[in-house]
Amino acid sequence: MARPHVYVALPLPDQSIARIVDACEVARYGQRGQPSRDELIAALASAEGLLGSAMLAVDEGVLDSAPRLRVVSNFGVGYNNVDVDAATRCGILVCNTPGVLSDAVADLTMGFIISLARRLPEGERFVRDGRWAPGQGVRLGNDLRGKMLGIIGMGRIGREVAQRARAFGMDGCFYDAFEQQLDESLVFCAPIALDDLLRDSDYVSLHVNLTPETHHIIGARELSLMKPGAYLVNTSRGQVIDQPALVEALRSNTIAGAALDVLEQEPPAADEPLLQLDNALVLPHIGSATVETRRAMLELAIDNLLVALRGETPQCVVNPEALATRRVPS
Ligand code: 8YV
Repeated sequence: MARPHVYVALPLPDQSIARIVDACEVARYGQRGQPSRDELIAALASAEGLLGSAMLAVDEGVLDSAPRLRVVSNFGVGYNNVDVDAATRCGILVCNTPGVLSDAVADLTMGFIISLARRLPEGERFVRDGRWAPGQGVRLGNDLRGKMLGIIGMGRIGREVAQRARAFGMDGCFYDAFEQQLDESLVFCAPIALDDLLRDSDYVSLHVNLTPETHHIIGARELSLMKPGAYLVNTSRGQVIDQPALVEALRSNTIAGAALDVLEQEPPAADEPLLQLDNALVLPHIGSATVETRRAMLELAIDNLLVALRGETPQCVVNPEALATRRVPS
């Protein structure tokens, strides 16, 4: 049987894709960063499989110009980068890497919450700027015990965050558009309407997929419902927050602060106003960026790719309805 053609659009060391090279004819985007749309379209003229980051836009036009493509294997849990409806129409499977990164993202979320509560960035700047002198201190922070964490999106990551928050003595509530059956260990975390969650929480943390329904789920109105002393945390996708509205809320102290691992534009423009604000803590999309987690994500993404190319059913298919009409090798 002919070896399937695969395009690897991620900058990965040779040994990490050995399993693909053993089974497939591989073309690679060898540089840092990602291929442009034109480069992607050119590479997909013959490819049956694509392995790319969850930041690589695979839109309808790209899919329509990929006549042999059978699987898009995303290196990431998010799949808002792929036009899934178009993929399904074309009989292309879309795969992702859920589960293996939940701990890493939940850990970072707690890191953000602790940083905000204990004013870690402020303290660090204080020391580095040489302002630490006898009698000089920074403002007091707050305990987490007894504070309310509102979780928007109670999927795998939201649940891991809830467990961790509980260990710190926090109370929890959550909003989820889908009815969630939670196990007993999460009984302390009650479902609540979104507006009530915003009104009641000391920390609001976002753990939703980016969809038309969650786009700008936090805007000026939602920010105005939050307590003046509350903090907003986002480790999901930048577009779930109306960023200019958040800038305004931070400037006017409508809320106390925000910690963001994701932005509407990544990387941000040099003059992005958020970067001028002391009450905004911004990281460069590192939610899953640990050695162990990235390794597990890659293995899962490669499994999904190779299993799909063999005509079998991968572990993580975002569009299972495409299985019935999937493309066969031409
Ligand atoms: C990665 C992510 O940074 O899993 C996701 O959806 O956003 C992150 O884990 C990204 O996928 C790397 O390409």
